[in-house]
Amino acid sequence: LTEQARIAKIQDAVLRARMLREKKDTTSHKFWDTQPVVRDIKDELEKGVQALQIASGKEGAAEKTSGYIKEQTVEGIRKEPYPLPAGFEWCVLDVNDAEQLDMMYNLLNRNYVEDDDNMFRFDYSRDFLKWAVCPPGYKVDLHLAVRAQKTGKLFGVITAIPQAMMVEGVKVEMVEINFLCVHKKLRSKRLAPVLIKEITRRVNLTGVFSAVYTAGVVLPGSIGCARYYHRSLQFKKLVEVGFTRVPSNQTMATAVKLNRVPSQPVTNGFRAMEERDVVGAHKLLMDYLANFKVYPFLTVDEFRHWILPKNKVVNSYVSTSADGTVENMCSFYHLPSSCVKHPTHSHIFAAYSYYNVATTVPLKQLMNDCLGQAKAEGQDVFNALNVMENDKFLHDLRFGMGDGNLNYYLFNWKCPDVQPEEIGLVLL
Ligand code: MYA
Repeated sequence: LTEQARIAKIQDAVLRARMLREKKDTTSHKFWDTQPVVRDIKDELEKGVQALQIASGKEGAAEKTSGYIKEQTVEGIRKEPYPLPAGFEWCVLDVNDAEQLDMMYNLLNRNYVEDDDNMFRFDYSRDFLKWAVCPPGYKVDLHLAVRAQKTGKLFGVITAIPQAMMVEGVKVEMVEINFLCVHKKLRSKRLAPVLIKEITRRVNLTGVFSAVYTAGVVLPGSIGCARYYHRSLQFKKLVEVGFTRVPSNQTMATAVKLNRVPSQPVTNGFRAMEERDVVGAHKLLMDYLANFKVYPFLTVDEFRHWILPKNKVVNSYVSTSADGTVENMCSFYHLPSSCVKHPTHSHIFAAYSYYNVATTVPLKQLMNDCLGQAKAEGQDVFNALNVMENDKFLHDLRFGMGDGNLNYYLFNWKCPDVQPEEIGLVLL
């Protein structure tokens, strides 16, 4: 480090530590305070001390910003499942069995994530769930659930799937955690920590000690925070269900007009991605993701699983040069929400921006074509996070800022805070 860089680092670390102290974040987390995740003030102070050591040239003071928070071995992992309250037992969900898939679908459909006003609830389709939890190398043992011993009824679920991650240039074997859900009747009884501890134990037994996940709630361990933006495709319906409003300076008719999208793509040769594009599109995406601090290390098989179109689950498009080289790609996944209280509209159909790379056309143009496709696919709204380079098109393509944040978390892996535009990861 140059002298100047050293000084800058110290100033930065000290400033961050002071800011956090002044915020007086004294929230205590009975469960999370026991887990290997970065804990704000203490870790910031530690970083400050490290920076000071580096600056003063102290021996062995190489800054350690990556690595496990807690070193573990498979041998040291508890062999027995964690105990559950009386009357409940662990089970796993084989989502390739229609009945078990139904059980998972029904638990989530009735009890999963809702907006703050409880108007909408995620309604992941059965096909989507199968796709989301069965990538190459998945393990049924990590599709974990809690059921009533007598009736077999599901009361909780959590899933882990394998995914190597690149974190600040270091490849780390991890799992992605998703679909943590506790039945509404069993809320606030500390079942979630048991589900988390048991999935951790099972993952650890496979020799993996770190995880990545996102959540709307703020918890210890956050490495970054992104925001959702929404682009109306069926403006009138979105107003009817209370998802959006007619801006005070517009009429319904002008708002509908302003939210039009191209019925035909503008990008030359824009078409649905096919198997023949997979190797080229994989390379295009991985070269692009290397620009970010946190992103998934996808193999060709994983890329094929996640990106090739699947009806009503994921859509992806490419354009190629004359020799078939993939030059541009864009994609979205389908995640409808149930309209919990609406008398006539049962769902909002939402497309979520996934992975997009533009090399020969502006990203804005590619995404405008993508909006057109989403509308043609029957979507009412197109959602995107302000991650990667999405900021380049959000404003001009008339996305409005949502009211929810999405926090990114790492479990048992050190990582300095990242800005949304440094994040190259979209979780489902
Ligand atoms: S995010 C989606 C989460 N699901 C929902 O929001 C669906 C609707 N809500 C529910 O089903 C329940 O409210 C849940 C909590 C299940 C969320 N992530 O049992 P409790 C902490 C982590 O009394 P309940 C997703 O799926 C809370 O701070 N922790 O509470 C990613 C408190 O701890 P502490 C959460 O409301 C999930 C404790 O739980 C979350 O009945 C990543 C209270 O437990 C949350 N979203 O149930 C999971 N919400 O006292 C972590 C609350 O300390 C994975 N809590 O503050 C970690 C890595 C594991 C693998 C590691 C391998 C190496």
